Amino acid sequence: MSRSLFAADALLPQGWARDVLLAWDETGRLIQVQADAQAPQGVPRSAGPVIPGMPNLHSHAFQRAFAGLTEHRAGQQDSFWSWRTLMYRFAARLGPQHMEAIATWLYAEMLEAGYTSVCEFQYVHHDADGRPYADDATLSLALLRAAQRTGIGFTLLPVLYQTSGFGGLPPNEGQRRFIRTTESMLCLLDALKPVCEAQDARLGLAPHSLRAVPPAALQEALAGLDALDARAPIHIHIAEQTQEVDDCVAWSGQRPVAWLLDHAPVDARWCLVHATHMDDGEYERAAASGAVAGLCPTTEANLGDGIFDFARWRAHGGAWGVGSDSHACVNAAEELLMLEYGQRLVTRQRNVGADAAHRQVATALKLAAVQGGAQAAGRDVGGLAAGQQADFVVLDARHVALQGLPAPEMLSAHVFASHRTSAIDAVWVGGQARVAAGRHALHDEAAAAFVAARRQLLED
Ligand code: NGQ
Ligand code: ZN
Repeated sequence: MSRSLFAADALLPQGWARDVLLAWDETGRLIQVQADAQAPQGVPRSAGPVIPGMPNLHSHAFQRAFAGLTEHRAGQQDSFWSWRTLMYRFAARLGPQHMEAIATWLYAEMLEAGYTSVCEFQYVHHDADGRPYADDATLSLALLRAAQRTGIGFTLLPVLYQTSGFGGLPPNEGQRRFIRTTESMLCLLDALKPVCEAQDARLGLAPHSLRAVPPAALQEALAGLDALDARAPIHIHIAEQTQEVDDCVAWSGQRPVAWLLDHAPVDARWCLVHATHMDDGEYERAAASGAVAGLCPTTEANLGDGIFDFARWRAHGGAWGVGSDSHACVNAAEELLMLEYGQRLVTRQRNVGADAAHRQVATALKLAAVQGGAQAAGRDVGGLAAGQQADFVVLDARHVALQGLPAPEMLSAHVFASHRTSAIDAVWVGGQARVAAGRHALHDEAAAAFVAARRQLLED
């Protein structure tokens, strides 16, 4: 099998290049990315422009089967919190087979939609009654199998969850499957480490939020993680809802991002998921910490979170990436679209995501999100450069929305003027073709198993 591809147009970290020869080694790592190359004999040619695969930096896989089920008014005023109550009810029924079937379909969908790796923020740990499974890692292992089967790159972030609110409020009924001691979390990480290594997945840790993890536990867990892997990624939900900002201020006198920056060694290992509500000082300090802002534009819209001040974050040089979180939408291009449109609506300007290096918004957003996503994933998935994984997407140059356009406009049309997934021809992960002619090999089989699992969950 050829471990190379020739692309008439490819999006490299510096920008668009012509006549690019990509070559990778047997482990799937790029060893050559050469622009203005001659097409060597026998090297396959891509059917369209090649763009880097997008790392999805935030996923709760099981929620894919719940998407679409809360789009009706249930109370006087529905909110993130009323959604969460329903989501807990759904999570209460989930078994290991459901988890695997849902995640297998979800990861196949992700691949078809331009994501080549995913960070799984995994917090349903225990059996329905709240007791640990005989094998405590059961549900994490189901996710690892789904990743392996579909071929998506994987970062597993087991979640520490202990309290229902600031100040050590005891967990509620709906949270019983999530709860574990810090010690048992460290045991879980120990158990998962060899499994992750065997399939080239990265293992990190996710303290769920400051609402769910008291300060002493946070410290202890971080120390334990460091002992296991001092460079492992750390993700946390931080300031998604104004209610949690208010509660944090009432508890500590500080807003959550400010509190975290003062009490934890936040640096480039960290991903601050939904850092939506920050004041000016928090934007500046959080960006300077080197942490990645984990933006989930379609979920944040779906849940009524509020809008991140993207221009301010970038003015401070902040890193960022995107995640599909609750999976109301599973589409890398659509997250960029939603991000840009949210900013346009608020600022009443256009092309907010463009930057000095790249005037094309889609190009600028894609490159930045790949870089930030790779940092959050803790894996070498930062784009088309030697030393990085050969994770890439071939746009469908024959799609009506793209046909005949210059390559940068093809990417713009893919993001802003197409049905997005349908304008993708092929997706490669670690040098292996996982999607061809827009389809993952497991598409039909995984879809059927997903539908069956969801039906069962809704019947019980
Ligand atoms: C989650 N989802 O962990 O699934 C959360 C809801 C919470 C989002 N934050 C639960 N979008 O934050 O307590
Ligand atoms: Zn989340």
